[in-house]
Amino acid sequence: MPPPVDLLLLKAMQPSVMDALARAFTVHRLDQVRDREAFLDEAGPRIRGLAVGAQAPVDEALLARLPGLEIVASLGVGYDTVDVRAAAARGVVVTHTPDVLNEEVADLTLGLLLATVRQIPQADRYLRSGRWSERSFPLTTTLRGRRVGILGLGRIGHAVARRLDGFGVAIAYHGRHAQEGVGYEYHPTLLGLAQAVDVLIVVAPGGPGTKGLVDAAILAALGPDGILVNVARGSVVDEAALIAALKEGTIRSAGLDVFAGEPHVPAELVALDQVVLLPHVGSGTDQTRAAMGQLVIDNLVSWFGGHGPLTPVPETPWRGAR
Ligand code: 8YV
Repeated sequence: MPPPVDLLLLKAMQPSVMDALARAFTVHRLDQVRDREAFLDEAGPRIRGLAVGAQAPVDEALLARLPGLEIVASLGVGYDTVDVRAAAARGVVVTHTPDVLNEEVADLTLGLLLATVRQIPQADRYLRSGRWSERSFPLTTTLRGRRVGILGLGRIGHAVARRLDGFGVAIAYHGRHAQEGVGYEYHPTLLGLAQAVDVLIVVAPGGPGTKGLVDAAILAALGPDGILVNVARGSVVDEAALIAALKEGTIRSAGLDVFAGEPHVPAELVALDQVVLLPHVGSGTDQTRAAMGQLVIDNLVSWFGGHGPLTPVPETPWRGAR
C-alpha cells in the first residue's frame, strides 16, 4: 500500500470531517504547529492536499511554500479567500461545495427577510423585557405588495426566488446576463434593479469583481422603505455607506448574515435596533455542514484515487490530465 497522502488543514473543521480525513490521510494542522515557518520548511514539500474553510485565506505566499500541492478542497460554495488564479498558474485544482447548501441558505434567507420586515427579533426582545404588559409592540412594515430584487440569480438565488414565488411578491433580478427561460424581470444594471424594487437580496459571489457593488447610490435608489438582505459576502456591500444609509433613513432596514471583516461587526451596526444581524449561519445546520464536509472529503478521495475532482471551481477546470 502506498503511504497515506499528507494533507494540510489551516484550521479545524467539524469533528465528523476531521475523523474522516484522519482515516484517509496523514493530517497536519497549521494552526497547531508551534513554529509555522519551520513546519513549512520541513513538511511543506510533502503536502499534496489542502483542506480549508472559506474563512482561511489561501494566497500565493502559502502556495509557494507547498510546491507539491495538487488540490485545495474548500468548504463552502464561495471561495473568494482562495487565490484561484495563483492556484491555476501552479496547476493546482481548487474544489468547492456547491449545490448541497442551496436550499438551506435559501431557507435562512427567507427567514432573515421576514425577521427584518416584521421585526421578529425585536418583538422577541420586547416580550422578554416585560414591556408587553405596558403596551403592544409597535406595528411594523409589511412584505405585502413589495417588489424584491435578487442580485445574483445563481444556484442559491434561484432557490430564494422559488420560495419568494410562494410569498406572492414581484421578483426581479440583476446579473451579468439575462437568463434564458427565466420569467423574472431582468435589469441589465444594478442601479436599474434598485430603482425598480424596495427589497434587495444579495446572493452574488464575493471577490474583486463584486467588491462594494451595493454602494450609496444603490441604497439611495432602494428608497426610504428599502430593505437590504445580504447572505453572500460582506465585501459586496459598502459597509460604511450602509451604516450611513441606515442612520439617515435613506433605507428602512437591513438583514445581514455576512460582514466585511468577520467575525468583527461594526459597533455602529450593532447599535442600530432596526437591523437584524446574524453570525454567518446561512449553511449552519448539522445536516448541511455534514453534506458540505462530505463533499470536501469526496473531492480529496476522488482526486487522490486518480479520478479527478468532483466539484472543481470554474477557474481550475478539470480536463482529465495534470
Ligand atoms: C459557510 C458560506 O459558512 O458556502 C459558503 O460560501 O459562506 C457558508 O456556507 C462557510 O463556507 C463555511 O466555512
